[in-house]
Amino acid sequence: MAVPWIASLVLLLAWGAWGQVEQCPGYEAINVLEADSYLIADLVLIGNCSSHSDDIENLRLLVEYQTDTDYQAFQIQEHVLPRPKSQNATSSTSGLQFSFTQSPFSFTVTRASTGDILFDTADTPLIFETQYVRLRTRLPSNPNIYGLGEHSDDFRLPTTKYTRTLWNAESPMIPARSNLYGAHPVYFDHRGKSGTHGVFLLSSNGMDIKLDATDQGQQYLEYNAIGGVLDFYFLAGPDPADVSKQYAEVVGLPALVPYWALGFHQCKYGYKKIDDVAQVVANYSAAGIPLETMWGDIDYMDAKRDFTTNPVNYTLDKVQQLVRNLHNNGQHYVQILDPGIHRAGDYSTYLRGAQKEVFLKADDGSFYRGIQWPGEVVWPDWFHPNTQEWWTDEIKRFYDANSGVNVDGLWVDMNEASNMCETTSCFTSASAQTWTTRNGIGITKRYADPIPFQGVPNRDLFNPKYRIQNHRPTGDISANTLYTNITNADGTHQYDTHNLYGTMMATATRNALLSRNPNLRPFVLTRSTFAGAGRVAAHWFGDNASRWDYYRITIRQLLSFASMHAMPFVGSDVCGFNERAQENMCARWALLGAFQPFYRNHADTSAPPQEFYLWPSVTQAAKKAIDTRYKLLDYMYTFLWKASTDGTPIASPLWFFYPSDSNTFGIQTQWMLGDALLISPVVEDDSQSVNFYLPDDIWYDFWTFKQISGGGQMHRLDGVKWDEIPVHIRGGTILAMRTESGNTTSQVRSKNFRVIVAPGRDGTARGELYLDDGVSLDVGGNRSEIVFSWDGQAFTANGTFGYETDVKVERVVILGGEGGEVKTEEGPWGLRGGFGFRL
Ligand SMILES: *[C@@H]1O[C@H](CO)[C@@H](O)[C@H](O)[C@H]1NC(C)=O
Ligand SMILES: *[C@@H]1O[C@H](CO)[C@@H](O)[C@H](O)[C@H]1NC(C)=O
Ligand SMILES: *[C@@H]1O[C@H](CO)[C@@H](O)[C@H](O)[C@H]1NC(C)=O
Ligand SMILES: *[C@@H]1O[C@H](CO)[C@@H](O)[C@H](O)[C@H]1NC(C)=O
Ligand SMILES: *[C@@H]1O[C@H](CO)[C@@H](O)[C@H](O)[C@H]1NC(C)=O
Ligand SMILES: *[C@@H]1O[C@H](CO)[C@@H](O)[C@H](O)[C@H]1NC(C)=O
Ligand SMILES: *[C@@H]1O[C@H](CO)[C@@H](O)[C@H](O)[C@H]1NC(C)=O
Ligand SMILES: *[C@@H]1O[C@H](CO)[C@@H](O)[C@H](O)[C@H]1NC(C)=O
Ligand SMILES: CC(=O)N[C@H]1CO[C@H](CO)[C@@H](O)[C@@H]1O
Repeated sequence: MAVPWIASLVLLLAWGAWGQVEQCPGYEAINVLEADSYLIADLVLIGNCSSHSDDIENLRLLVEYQTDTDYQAFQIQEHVLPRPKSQNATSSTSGLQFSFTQSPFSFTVTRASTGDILFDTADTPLIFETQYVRLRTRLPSNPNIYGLGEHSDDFRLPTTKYTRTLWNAESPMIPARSNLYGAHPVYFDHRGKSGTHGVFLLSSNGMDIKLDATDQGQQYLEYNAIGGVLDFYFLAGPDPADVSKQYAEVVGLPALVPYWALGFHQCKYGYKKIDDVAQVVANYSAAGIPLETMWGDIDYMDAKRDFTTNPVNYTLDKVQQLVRNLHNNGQHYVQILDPGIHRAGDYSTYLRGAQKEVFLKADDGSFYRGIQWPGEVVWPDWFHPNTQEWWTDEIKRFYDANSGVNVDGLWVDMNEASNMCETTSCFTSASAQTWTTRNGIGITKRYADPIPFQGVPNRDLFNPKYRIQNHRPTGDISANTLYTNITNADGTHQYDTHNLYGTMMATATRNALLSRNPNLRPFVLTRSTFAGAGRVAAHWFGDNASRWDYYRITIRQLLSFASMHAMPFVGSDVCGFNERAQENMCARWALLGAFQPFYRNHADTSAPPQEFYLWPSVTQAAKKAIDTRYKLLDYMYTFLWKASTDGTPIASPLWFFYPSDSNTFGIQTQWMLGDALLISPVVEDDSQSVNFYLPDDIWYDFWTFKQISGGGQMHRLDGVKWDEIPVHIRGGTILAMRTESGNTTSQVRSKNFRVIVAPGRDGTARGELYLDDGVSLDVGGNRSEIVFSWDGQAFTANGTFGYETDVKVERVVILGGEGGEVKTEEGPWGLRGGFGFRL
């Protein structure tokens, strides 16, 4: 497939007394070479700037409508984030036009069809120093800018005095206006009728992205990075979902999760004994609330060490018994792993890693040490050639299906990486020497062979002069994480690769699970993410609190990740992680979470228990929520599959469907789940009323099938009970639902379907259903991709039917008859081939 929408601008280092930013004169473009599919020029510094670090005097400008590159400045390793392959698009087919001014150098990117200028750097000269890179683009007035996760701020980003810092950090209580666990340097710029585009800066370097206006009122977005290259991808859209798809093609399509991952999950830090866990499972069953997956937080470990079980409270045989019981009931089990490896002579995981030298090293060649749950720890260097082998081996040993803990998936936490060492020196070099000598692990050389891309030499990798606004105490980039001056095994530095750490751990974990079970789709949940992390893992929104504010925030987090960061399988800690969950809030959250892709109740050890069965009203809400979710599992699964094939978002804001309706641009308390369902939860504290917006279209109440004219206005519902959540079906869609729910997702898979047709204004409707075995990594031809359509009189089911199933469509229900009644055509029809009928 051609990718005419990618225009990658790579500003790269060819080779190369602090001043004031205001005096920086910028660069001049010379030696311009232009061809059909690319443009190359040299950029030479016009006059000294040196605002925060040394100027790089000569840059290389490469505009590719495609090509490969090889330059020396730090660039993300190809194996960490594979770039899209050359597509030979030309400037004339790209839909975007690049043009530039020679001196001082600036450039614009224009949408060819409309002449709309999407990116324009003319207002301020480019600054390109060894440790400070600044580039500013104009924005339209009152711009609609979204993305730039991970954050807990408004979905439509504030446009004045707003800074998004991208520097992965452990972030309890997900503080506002702060860098959180993940870095996704992509924004969507929505311009109503004239289209949507995206801009992705492929850089893992720490940066502040500022949204503001000049004194004259000119809006702008400004990158302030502490290194790297300016490798831009302009995503032309023009439909909002096109931008989502184009972005997913650049960073990689998200992995499809196994079907069971869509079930309801329960977790808590603070299940002190395995018996507590067994009780929770039994109590869910007794309450009649379907529990699909039980999770093990660090409680299961011995002294909080990975790959161990607590010899008293979580003996291996009892954990194995629990897992067997879960599996016998069609349920699942997932455990947590942390990257901090306890540095102790009696800990074999550490000793095997040390033998293979897989840990990051300090400048004296000893293993770099910090503090994490087990105490003194070392951290894997995911760039070391032995690390994957060691990690896979540890996972295969401990999670051996017969002799170990037979988990169904893994959860990687604290992987920003979080370091509890508060000061710059928790350890002295001397104690390192003593310890390593005593245990016979010598100090070994660092891997510092020069390789391409390792970064410009002679930088201050510990205290760069430009300080990004890291929210951690002290604000230093090394605060509560790994020292940024550490050299990775491939010669690069944490300074440049910090934001990749969590995703690399998730990747290594996925690879290990694949090695353990080559034919099964792995399930990995990660806290820390970088652009493209959806290729390997799911994500939850981190350590929020049990408060209504956080319940509301989950909606914007969902919208950002699912529609703009190519990470469809996301969700919050349902009922909140920190603090005491209140009954009404937990009931509402049980419903809200059921309509988000990843659905897990999780709480901190310091928080009181909050399992759904603990309150009658929450039990009732959860049963109804799960019952409905499970009937919709295949609808959700179909959208997860679509996301994995072309990046179509599973959840999106209303403006993705009504891009010209400016009333929708700021909505962040409602979301579209797939293309058919609009979820409009009660969002006010303790309220039973909800005000929600319905665009000018035909809608149907999901619960009553009553037709509603949206009218492009606010609607109000009062008396929304604690087990109710407003949901509407968008006219023009067809939805396949199971006729019944089940206690587990595998029970659901044997139920028949009922197909709901919701005609749009023109009387027609369309929908899809994807079926496969739900677990195989490669299902080959054993899958069905069914398209349902309704033309006003005739219904057809067509497509491919490679998945063998005895499940049938029992009936087709057509909404919106005159007077609002519903027509039902009784089947059954098998799902082994196409079928249809005419009314
Ligand atoms: C920048 O300053 C250095 C000495 O500080 C001088 O050698 C160099 O020519 C100057 N470069 C420009 C482009 O003015
Ligand atoms: C792009 O062009 C090169 C050189 O003409 C050719 O070898 C390559 O196959 C083309 N790639 C695609 C994807 O068309
Ligand atoms: C499970 O339910 C029993 C009986 O209601 C109760 O005593 C126990 O505390 C519950 N255990 C957990 C872990 O929720
Ligand atoms: C489902 O769970 C309920 C309540 O726990 C139980 O009564 C019922 O027998 C279960 N159904 C199946 C098919 O397992
Ligand atoms: C087992 O759990 C109890 C609390 O239930 C705790 O006091 C004890 O330290 C734990 N034992 C071990 C070996 O972790
Ligand atoms: C990093 O910088 C700190 C502070 O200057 C220093 O103590 C440490 O040895 C350096 N580490 C490496 C790996 O260079
Ligand atoms: C599809 O299913 C058939 C029959 O079960 C099996 O023989 C075949 O290996 C499957 N193909 C793939 C690619 O899994
Ligand atoms: C399915 O599609 C094929 C080809 O487009 C068409 O010939 C056939 O009539 C369709 N079947 C139904 C049931 O719509
Ligand atoms: C997103 C948000 O509101 N975060 C707040 C959570 O609570 C902490 C502590 O009360 C605040 O610092 C955050 O700003």
